[in-house]
Amino acid sequence: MPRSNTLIPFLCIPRPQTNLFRNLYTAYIMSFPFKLFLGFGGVLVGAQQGGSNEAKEDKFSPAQIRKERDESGFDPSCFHVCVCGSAGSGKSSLVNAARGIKNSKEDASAAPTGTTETTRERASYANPRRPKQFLYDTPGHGTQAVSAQRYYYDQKIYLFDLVIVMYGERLREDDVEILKACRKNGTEVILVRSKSDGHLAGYAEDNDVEIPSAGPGYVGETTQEMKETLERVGFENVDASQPEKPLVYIVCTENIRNIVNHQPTRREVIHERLLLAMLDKMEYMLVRPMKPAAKAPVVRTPVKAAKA
Ligand SMILES: Nc1nc2c(ncn2[C@@H]2O[C@H](COP(=O)(O)OP(=O)(O)OP(=O)(O)O)[C@@H](O)[C@H]2O)c(=O)[nH]1
Ligand SMILES: [Mg+2]
Repeated sequence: MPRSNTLIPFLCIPRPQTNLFRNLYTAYIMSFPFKLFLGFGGVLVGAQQGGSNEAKEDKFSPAQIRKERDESGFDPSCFHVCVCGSAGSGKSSLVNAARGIKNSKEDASAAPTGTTETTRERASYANPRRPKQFLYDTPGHGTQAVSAQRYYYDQKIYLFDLVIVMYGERLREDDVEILKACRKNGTEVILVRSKSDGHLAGYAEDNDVEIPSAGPGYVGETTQEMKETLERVGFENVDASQPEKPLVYIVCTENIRNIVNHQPTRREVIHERLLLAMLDKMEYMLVRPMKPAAKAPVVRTPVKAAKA
C-alpha cells in the first residue's frame, strides 16, 4: 500500500485513480482541519448569540434587575408595562388604545401600526390617563429581522413590572417560552388575545350563529385551549374558573380606546374593562403613595389643679 493511502481506511473513501480526481481528493482531505476550526467557531458564535439551550435558562437576580433598570432609565416610582408577542398581533394598537389614542400615521404621539412588519425598536409611551404608567411597545418576534430565540433577552423583558404577551391568531411556542422565562424570573405576566371583533365574526360564521350570541362559545373555546396549552407546557394550578381573573384577556383594541375615552363601544365587549382595571390596580399596588408613618399617640397626663 503506498504511503499516501494510509488515511484511506480511516476515511473509508477509496483513493481516486486519475490525476484530476486525485488532486481534488487531496484538497478535500487538506481542508479538514480548517472545517473543524470553522465548525467550532460556529458553535461558539451560536452560543454567544443565544443559540444554546443554556442561554434560555438564564435567571436574573433582583439586584441585577435593579441595576439594569437604573441603567435603562426606568423611573422606580413608575409602573413599567412591556407589550410583547408575535409580529402583527396588535401590540402597538393596544399601546395606543390604552392611552386613548387612535392608530394614525399622522399622529406623531401614536405608536406606528400597520399590516406589515412595523415596529422595529422598543419604545416607551407615557399614558396621559395614568401619569405613573409607561407602556413599552416592542417589535414582534419570529420575523426575519427579529429572532424569536433572543427576543426575551434583546427586549430585556425581565426588567418590567408587568409583561403582556399578545397574540392574535394562534399562541406560538415562542410566546410560551416568554411566559416560562417570566415565571422563572418572578415577573408578572398576562396573556392578551386581540382582534376579538374578527374572531367573533369568524366564530359566528363557523357555528352558524349571530355575532351577539357568539361570545360565550368563543370565550369558552379560547379559554379551554389556553388551559390545555399551559398545562401541557408544565404550568401548575391553571385556574380558569374565575371570571374576574381570565387566563387570557380577550379584547378588541377599538373597544379599549372607546372605554378609555368614555365613548360608546361599537363591538361586543369581552375583557376590555377587566384588562384596564387590572392595569390600574397593579399600578396602584406598586406605586401607591406611602402613608406617613403613624405618629406615636400623645399621652396627656391630667394636670391636677394646683391647690389654692
Ligand atoms: N380588527 C382588528 N384589527 C386590529 C386589532 N388590533 C390591531 N389590529 C390591526 O392589526 C394590524 C397590526 O396591528 P399592530 O398594532 O401594528 O400590530 P403589531 O403587533 O404592533 O405589529 P408589529 O409591530 O409589526 O409586530 C393593524 O392593521 C391593526 O389595525 C383589533 O383588535 N381588531
Ligand atoms: Mg408594532
